[in-house]
Amino acid sequence: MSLKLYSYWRSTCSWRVRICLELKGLPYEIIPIHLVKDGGEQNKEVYRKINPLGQVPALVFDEKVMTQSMMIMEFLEEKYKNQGVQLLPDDIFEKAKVREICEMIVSGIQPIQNLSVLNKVGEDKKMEWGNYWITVGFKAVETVLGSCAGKYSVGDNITMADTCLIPQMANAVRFNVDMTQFPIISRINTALKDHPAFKMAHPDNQIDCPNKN
Ligand SMILES: N[C@@H](CCC(=O)N[C@@H](CS)C(=O)NCC(=O)O)C(=O)O
Repeated sequence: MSLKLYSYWRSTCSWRVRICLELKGLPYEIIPIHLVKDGGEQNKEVYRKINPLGQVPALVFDEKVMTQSMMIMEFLEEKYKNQGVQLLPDDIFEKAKVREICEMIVSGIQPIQNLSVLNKVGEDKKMEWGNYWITVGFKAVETVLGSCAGKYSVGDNITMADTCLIPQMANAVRFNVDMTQFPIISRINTALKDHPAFKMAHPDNQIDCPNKN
């Protein structure tokens, strides 16, 4: 079995998948795709053959290519359900809650502050834009967490909801979102930031992190 992940150190979508790979204890190779240099490697023809949308991550499992972080995380959970951390609860309502939180972040928050969107918004407005939309999204996530969080996003076990939440929280900080408004999200972040899998997957620990070279 071979796993290769096309990833960018600061991409929250790649980061989600890296956390899942770490939580499952799977060996994988990172293939860095620089999203900014020379107009972005994601936009080059060679990468568009891997992901026609020109985005990271993409996972290559035994020569089979998969894109879309949500689907990749689901694939890893189905393929390796009994290995490492179980990313989706057995209880179908709890499982629905996990997917609800994932979707709020994956579909409802992250796409609005994606690099290509921010480039259209413009340099002078992008901080205000990102701050506004993450704040709007996090207000909703915090409300949902109010009814389902335990130690982590859904109950007391780490799930896929946490693998989406923690990278998005880092982006919130990057866009100067006032996190004092979001005590549950902040508490979950504190509970997980030093977890070995979350640390290994962190941007600062990636081979393409500029500070690392
Ligand atoms: N729905 C996709 C979104 C992927 C995505 O937006 N990736 C970002 C990095 S987090 C990207 O590659 N952006 C490149 C660009 O906007 O040009 C997923 O979840 O995998």
